[in-house]
Amino acid sequence: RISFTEYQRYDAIQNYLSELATNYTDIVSVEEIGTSYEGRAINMIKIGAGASDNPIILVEGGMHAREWISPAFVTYIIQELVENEANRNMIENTNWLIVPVLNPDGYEHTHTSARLWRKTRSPGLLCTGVDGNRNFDFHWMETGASALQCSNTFAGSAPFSESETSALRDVVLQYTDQIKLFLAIHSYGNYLLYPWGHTSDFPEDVNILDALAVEVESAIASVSGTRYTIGSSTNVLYAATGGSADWVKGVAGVNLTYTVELPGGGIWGFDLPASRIIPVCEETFEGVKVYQNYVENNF
Ligand code: 0X9
Ligand code: ZN
Repeated sequence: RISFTEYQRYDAIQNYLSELATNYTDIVSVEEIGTSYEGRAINMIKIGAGASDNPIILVEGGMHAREWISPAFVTYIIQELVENEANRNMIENTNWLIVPVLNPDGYEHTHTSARLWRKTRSPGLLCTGVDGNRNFDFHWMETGASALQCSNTFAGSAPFSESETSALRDVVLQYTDQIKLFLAIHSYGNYLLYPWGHTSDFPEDVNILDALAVEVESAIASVSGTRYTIGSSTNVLYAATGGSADWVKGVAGVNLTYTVELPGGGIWGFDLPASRIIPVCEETFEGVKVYQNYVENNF
């Protein structure tokens, strides 16, 4: 069991995944997809109660260290899928690959030393850390990304310089044809963003991406009125390249990819009070149901 009344440390989330792997051997397995710079395991949970070749939904959490609601919500998704019988249908015709904490070094650093840390913890000559969401190899370093090591949006010395982003890349490449939907969970600002980050031009399947987001948004809003802005990341947020959702669509060829910016709160926006974790998770999970239903009915 895990609690959602407080934000959990990396070890507690790891222990929860292990507990699920032990208690639900028929539907769950946990795999180490890589190791962080400081040597922490980057774990992925695989969930599925049906055929091994069912369409896959891949969920990335914890890319940005300070966005604590991301690992919390992604862990909540895991709990709902595995431990809530009422959601059994969500795993019978869909398989899930879920990484709750892609950047464990950064996440722990925000708990022990610097609450507003964003990047990985790989050292440079002058400064530490790479922005994982600028480190993917699609229009890398073109716009909205920095070549300066000390910048919060430092794209890295090369694409996939980070073991954390490489770990996610390798998962995507291993399951490319089976992955039908990719969600990168961030905070904050209430956005459902689809590609692209390098151009204000829309992807050719923008109508599908937009219509699905509209359905997701209304499901979330129906719980207690929380509204999201929908659009392409360049058009409704800002141009920025090297993000995971753009690479998963542009290079790996997964058509449906979204960056979800969960609600903010607290003083800086990233420090949503712990008392908000459950309400945010409950409402946003209604959106996940819509995503899953779409995948089940269309692939
Ligand atoms: O800048 C980011 O990486 C994301 N926002 S955050 O505040 N969580 O850091 C947004 C990524 C969306 N993609 C683009 N804007 N290209
Ligand atoms: Zn983020």
